[in-house]
This record gives sequence, C-alpha cells and structure tokens, in this order.
Amino acid sequence: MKFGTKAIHAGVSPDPTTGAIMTPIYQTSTFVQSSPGKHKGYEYARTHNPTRDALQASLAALENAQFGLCFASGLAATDTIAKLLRPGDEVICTNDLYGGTYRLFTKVFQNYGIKFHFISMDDVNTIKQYINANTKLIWVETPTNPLLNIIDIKGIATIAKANNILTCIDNTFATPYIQTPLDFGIDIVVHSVTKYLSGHSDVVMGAILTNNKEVHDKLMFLQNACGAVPGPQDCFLVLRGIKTLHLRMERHCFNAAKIAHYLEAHPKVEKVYWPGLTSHKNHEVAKSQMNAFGGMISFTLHSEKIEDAFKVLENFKLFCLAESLGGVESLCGHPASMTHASIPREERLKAGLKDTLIRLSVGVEDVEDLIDDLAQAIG
Ligand code: P1T
Repeated sequence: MKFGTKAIHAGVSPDPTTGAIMTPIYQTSTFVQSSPGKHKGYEYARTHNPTRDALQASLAALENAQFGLCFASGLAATDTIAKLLRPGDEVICTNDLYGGTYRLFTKVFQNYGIKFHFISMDDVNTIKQYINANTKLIWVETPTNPLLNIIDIKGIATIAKANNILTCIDNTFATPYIQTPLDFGIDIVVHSVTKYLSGHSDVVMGAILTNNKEVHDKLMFLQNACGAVPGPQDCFLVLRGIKTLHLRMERHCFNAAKIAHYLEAHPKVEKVYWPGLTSHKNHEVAKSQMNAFGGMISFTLHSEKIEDAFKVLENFKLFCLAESLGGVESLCGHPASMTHASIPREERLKAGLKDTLIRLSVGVEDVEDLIDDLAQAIG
C-alpha cells in the first residue's frame, strides 16, 4: 500500500458494533468483565484503549513498523526509551537536538548514573571514538532541531549493529512521509506526535515505533507500569490529523523550498539551514535518504546583534512567534531563548547554534503571502 492510502486506511476499520467509519472516542477508564479475567481484550484504559490501539496501529503502519506505542507527550516517549538503560550505561547523541531532550538526559537521567556524549555526527565515523563496552544507545535527530543537520541513517545503523548497540531516531522533523528509519536498520523511531503527525497544534503526544519485539515488550511494560498514556480524545484528533498527513507534508515541503530559496537570495540573510539547498553541508546525504526536504527552515541575518533577530520576529504578521512546529499555520521562533534555552550557551555555540538564529515552521498557507510577510519582517 502506498503512503497516502496508508495514511487514510491503515490501522482503522469501521466500528464493529455500529459501522461508524471513524474510530469512536472510547472515553472510558475501565471495561466490564463477565468473570475475573474474562473480558473482550480490554481491562483498564491505562493498559489498553481501543482508540489508542487504532492510532498505534496507524502510526506503526506509516513507519513500516510492526509495533506502535503512544505516550502523553514526545518527551514521555523519550523518557520511556531512556528507562531501558541502567546505571553505568552510556549514550551517544547528536550535539544538536531539541532542548527538552537535552534537559531530560542531562538533568534527569544523568542523576541516575547514565552518561551522555553529545557529538557532531556530520561524519558518522566520529561515533566510533565514543563507543565502549558501556555504550547501549545511539540517539539521533535527523534533521536536527534547530540546525537541520542531516545524519547518515544507514551509516549509524551499520556502526551500531557491528557493536551491538541499540539505535533510536527522533523522526519528528521528517515524519514517515519523508523518511522511514526502520527501513535503514534503525531499531526505534520516536516522535513528538504534537507536531506534523497531529498537524493542527491542538494535541500534545508522543509515539514509539519498532520492529524489535523484545524492545517493544519492554517499552509496553513501561508504558503501563509508568502510565504516561494519552487520552482517547487526543488519540481521535491525531487519527483525524493523519488522514491528511501526505497532503499537508507535500505543501509544507513545497512552501519551504520556495522560502528557503527566497531567503538564500536575500541580501540581509547570512545563512539558510534547509537540507534541500545544494549549499547545505549534507545535501547529498539528505537526497539519498529523504523523499522530500521538510517544512523546517532556520536562518541568520548579516548581524551579530540579537536585537536585529528579535526585530524580525516581532515584525512578522502571518508567522506567529511561538514554540512548537508542524501545524498548518506558520510559526517562527528564537531557539536560543525559547525551545533550546535549557542547553547551556557554551554548548549551543559549540554545536553552531547562534544567539541570532531564527527558526521557521513553514505552514500550508499560500506561499506568496508567507514570502510577503518575510519581506516586510526582514525589511
Ligand atoms: O513537546 P513534546 O511533544 O513533548 O515533544 C518533544 C520533542 C521531541 N523531539 C523533537 C525533535 C521536538 O522538536 C520536540 C518538541 N519540540 C518543540 C516543542 C519545539 O518547538 O522545537
């Protein structure tokens, strides 16, 4: 089945009792049993809920995974994966990644004796220097947030397999419309479903997809044991959002391409970060593993003054200044003071994240209007 068909049909089937074509919102905390342990597959809604089951199956199908699990947020999903680790274990991570993930790793899991190495993976062979007997997980964002670095997914999988290390890719920026890391041999895909998968800025949710049954069983145990599950209403909203994922992504990518080229030609713009540009340092890797280049763009002006970046952000009329991304409406943000403020400034600068960087989540509006807005905001 091709992607658009899967987006609409995978994991969902008409309700067996009524024929309702849309999966009902099973707004219930428990399920009646006819005798202790005798039930229809559902006991308690933290463990299983039919609306959540449909969404988990739908997301799994999109990522070419056998198993899917949904969580109360993207970070709850990441937290669950980190709970596979033990004191003394080591993790190798991309040095550019969502600030909240960095905070979770360094401020929470480091306290439990887990060591994190944040490194540039522009050349995946760099990873080899950090591998030792304690290395249990390689954590990758590609494209990274907010610098849109592209990491060679197949290269990561090859090194990890040779060393018997689990791999996880945060596929939030790309979505399975653009790349399916499990097909490259990656073990686990994680998502902030809050973003493109939901698509309408009205839900906070996370998901984990895998083909590894052993890993899935451990994660499902943790999902139930720790309990960070999403409610059925939110699952319904995401099921609805997914039905147009392919249409939205096509437009996000189309608009972003126009805007990236517009910005690159703008005399006041210093640098544009978008993997579809031939000037992108890993454009060739991007071309080899992505079906399209996504809707996220970052850029800097020819100015080291933070006030100049703030002025552009304040000037926008259509792009709304807000955290998050992946909704139908265009957003702009200032990573250094917003989404990535929890990463120490020296670490941000080391990774190449300047104080003046502006991040755009390009929506699905008419691109001419978005370019007009950029023109007046940059001046
Ligand atoms: O916000 P939450 O659903 O918990 O997802 C966390 C998360 C995980 N991974 C990536 C790549 C993310 O971008 C995020 C959340 N990011 C933002 C809120 C943001 O504006 O970048």
